[in-house]
Amino acid sequence: MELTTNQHVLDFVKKYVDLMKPDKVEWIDGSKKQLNALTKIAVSTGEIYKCNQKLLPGCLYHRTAVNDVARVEGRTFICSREQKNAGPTNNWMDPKEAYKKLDAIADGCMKGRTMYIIPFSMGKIGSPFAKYGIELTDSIYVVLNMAIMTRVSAKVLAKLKDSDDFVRGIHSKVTLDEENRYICQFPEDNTIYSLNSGYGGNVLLGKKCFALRIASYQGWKEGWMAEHMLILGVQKPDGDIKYITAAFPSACGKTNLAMLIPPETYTKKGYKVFTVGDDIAWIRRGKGGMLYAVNPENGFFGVAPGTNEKSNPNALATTKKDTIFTNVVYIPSTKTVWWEGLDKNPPKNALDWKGNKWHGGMVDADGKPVKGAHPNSRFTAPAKNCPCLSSEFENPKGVPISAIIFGGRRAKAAPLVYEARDWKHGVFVGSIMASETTAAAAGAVGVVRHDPMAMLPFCGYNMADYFQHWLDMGKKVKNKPKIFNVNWFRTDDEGNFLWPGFGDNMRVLDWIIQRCEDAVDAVETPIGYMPKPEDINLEGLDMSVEDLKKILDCDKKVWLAEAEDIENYYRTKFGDTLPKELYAELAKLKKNLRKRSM
Ligand code: OXD
Ligand code: MN
Repeated sequence: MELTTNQHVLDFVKKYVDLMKPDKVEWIDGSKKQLNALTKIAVSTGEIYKCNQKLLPGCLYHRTAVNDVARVEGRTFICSREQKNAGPTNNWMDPKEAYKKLDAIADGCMKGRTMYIIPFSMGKIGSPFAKYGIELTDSIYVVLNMAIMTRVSAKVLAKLKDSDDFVRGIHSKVTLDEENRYICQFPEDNTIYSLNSGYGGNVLLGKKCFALRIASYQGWKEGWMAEHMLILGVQKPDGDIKYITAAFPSACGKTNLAMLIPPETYTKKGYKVFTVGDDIAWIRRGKGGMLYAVNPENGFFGVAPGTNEKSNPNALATTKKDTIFTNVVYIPSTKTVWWEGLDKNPPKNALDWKGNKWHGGMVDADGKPVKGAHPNSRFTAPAKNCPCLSSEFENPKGVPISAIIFGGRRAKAAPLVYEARDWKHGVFVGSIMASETTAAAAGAVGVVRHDPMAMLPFCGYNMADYFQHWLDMGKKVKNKPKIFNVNWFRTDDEGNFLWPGFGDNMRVLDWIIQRCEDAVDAVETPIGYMPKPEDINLEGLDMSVEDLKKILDCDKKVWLAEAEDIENYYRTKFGDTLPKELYAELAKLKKNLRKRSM
């Protein structure tokens, strides 16, 4: 039964029903009853396995196709009317051409299938931050994941009334043909069109496609920001909570930082960390001349491998019920799951992410270890399961931000932490972010690439305009957050990490918060303000101040080369379109490097 009389919604649905020709159409109201009935169907077809309901109540297991395990940046397009609005960092397709191409692929693709119509909200329904969407899909897996990651409800349609202001999401698995896989965003039409994939980031259209690509464009037009950032709150012993957002590229530890458990030296004093979000922040101006952030999602789509009792006990606890596991190891005898880095007891009789027989310690014909879980295997878990979820998670006004952190995965160059001199310099620091690629996207892993503000794959418009938008936001905000850069991933010459990371990152957050409160001094260096080594709390850590100095250095030679690389990146990618303020910041960096000793 149709859940709305909104003509724009009905026209949209009809257009794609006529094109895709499903046998059946089902409106999703988000009720437990309906989701359970759909789960039953998916279990009966083998699309989904039910996990052990005693050990993992409400949990499900799914495998994607072997050729469909990550976001496909090469097949992701921004289809703005003018190519210049997609900019130099996005793939572009003319929207007319794109619709024609995709409509041809989609013609009749749902014959013999059901089309599910999912009304969803990004952000709390009715909040000033909230934006609504309708996703059409032929995948029950998508329906069930969307019901965790977003607010799926008939209430969305009620709130929408007869408005046209919703994002149109069209998805079909078609035949999962890689050659005809397209993830197209049409920012000027509020439309997303995704074909031939069943992998999360490509098909849960509320997430990357809407909450980042479309929303970043909306934010540009409407004066707010959509960022690839976690949001956390640090509660100090006096009860005051400082909120921090942090942008890191995919699979660089956002979920771990967002759910951090502080080391004992902090917990015994009463410090606590609360999670507001682990991947996306929508940021608006608010009371007191500050920036406020909400997490528009309702769940976590986290990377499973490496998640364990030590690295992220909160994430692990979050996955113990009502969670969907994708592409991890499945153990048929116990109907439970496993992944590399979960514990030291890999199963003896299991199925790997491809469904093949697998056991711990398995090697291939060349003696190389065979992984059981895909490196980009995931858990989709409800936010409300998270033991450290912030009480402000549902606050419709968001949380006030004291600090913004940028960070990448860099074996060399970037020090453990430094602070930008001011907002403009901070925008420069974000714009020069570079990081080693990870398994979250298809393609080579471990290659350093420029990834400004961790938004390279997610900015829905021209990145030069995006930089300008950042600069402009700074001009409008009186009490701006301070901006920092961190790098947890420095290594020695043998490739060993020099910083323990995980919970111990609290020691760096502590310094950041003290800087925000003007409670600690810093050393001015050519790249920004750095901590005095003695101001990073090392209590309880097997690390000397001398060791710390090694990751708080900024080698002049390395940074001169870095500056050359930035210049080259700026000039070849953006040329004259890059805001002049950023060229000026680069010139300042070069001058500082020439002038000052490090
Ligand atoms: C994600 C990603 O899934 O960034 O969050 O790829
Ligand atoms: Mn992400």
